[in-house]
Amino acid sequence: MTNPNNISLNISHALEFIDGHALNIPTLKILSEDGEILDGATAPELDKDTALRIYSTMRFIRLLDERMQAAQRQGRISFYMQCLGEEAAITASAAALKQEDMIMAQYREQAALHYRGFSLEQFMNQLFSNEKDLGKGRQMPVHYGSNELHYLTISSPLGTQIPQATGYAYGQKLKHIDAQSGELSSEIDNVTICYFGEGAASEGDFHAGLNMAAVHKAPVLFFARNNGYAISTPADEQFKGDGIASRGVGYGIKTIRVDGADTLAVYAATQKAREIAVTTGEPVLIESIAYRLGAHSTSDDPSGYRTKDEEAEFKSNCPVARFKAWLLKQGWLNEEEDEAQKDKIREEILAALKVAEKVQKPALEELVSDVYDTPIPALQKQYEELKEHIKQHPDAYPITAGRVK
Ligand SMILES: Cc1ncc(C[n+]2csc(CCOP(=O)(O)OP(=O)(O)O)c2C)c(N)n1
Repeated sequence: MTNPNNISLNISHALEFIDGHALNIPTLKILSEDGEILDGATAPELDKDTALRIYSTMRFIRLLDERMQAAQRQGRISFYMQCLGEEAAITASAAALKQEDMIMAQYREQAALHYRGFSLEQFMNQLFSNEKDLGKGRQMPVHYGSNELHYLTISSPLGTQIPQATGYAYGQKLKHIDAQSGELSSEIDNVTICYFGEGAASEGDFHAGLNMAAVHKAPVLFFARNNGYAISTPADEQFKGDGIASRGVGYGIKTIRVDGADTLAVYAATQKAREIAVTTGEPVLIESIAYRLGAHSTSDDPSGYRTKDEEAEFKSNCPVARFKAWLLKQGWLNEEEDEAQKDKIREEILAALKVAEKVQKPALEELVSDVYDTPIPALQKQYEELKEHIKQHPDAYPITAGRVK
């Protein structure tokens, strides 16, 4: 008879409670702060081209973040979110995947999108909500999406992508399940990675998504970015217990914790996690520990809830500098070329920004044109009312009013 409780009983006669801290999950670290492979650690197999592509993505994103943060302050875009401090976690995990694997991100993962090939122009068009934006200006800035690059459009409500990722991954597995036995008959071609912050892990969707993935065995890689804060709330005011990783164990999911500022550790962990997912069809949880050096968003001011000393302590552990030091030691990068590249990228970003901000906004009808195959009467009515409203108040809609017929 099978045991419906799914627990192998370990009988004890002592009245003992397990302390929440009984579990102390180790953190995988491979690279030292000055770019050396640590004693006892093994570097993952990482060829020169991939290593340089990871590095150039991290460097590009850092420069883009810096410039767009400033553009928001100048009033040129309305909102921005940077990934300062988390470049290695996001880029190295994306690099360990196949191009066709699905990415369901939270919002701070622009580096994964760029690694896949999202161009500077595409970033700019989205940030300026112009008519070339793939999302037709319907989303907030940084809420990117790309069908071609297998990157689900970002949702503002936290955690929605987590059960969606479980369902999507289960779908990726279905064609590899033998109809008779219900077992996996072949290796799965593609998996889904689902990124979220430790704050989002407080949402009900997190628990629903993880439990569903564990029970139904969905090949999803949950990538928890534990960066210490959910806006102004430090992690120690968000949960007790051993981080997010202990919850993976609780749900019966294979789990690893990594130093998220260590490119090699993140790459090795994600590569192995993917291998587990494609061969067993089961989920894996990776918890990355990497401090969020920047503000939560351009609407946030971290000086209200953390000290300069705290920031300085973490600033000295820069993921980009750490990986760069390793690349220099490998002889794969040289300082002069790197500096020249940086200047070139800065110029390209500025030029692309100037172009994108002049491109006109999407036509008003784009708001409703492809919501349904054929517009439903209620939506059509709302659209007509909206046009009428804009015509009556042209001063309130300076960009659109002149173009409404
Ligand atoms: C359901 C829901 N609740 C609250 C918010 C407001 N909100 C936006 S981001 C955020 C913090 C998220 O923190 P975390 O998941 O740790 O990600 P991080 O920003 O640190 O990368 C909150 C509370 C939201 N967008 N959705």
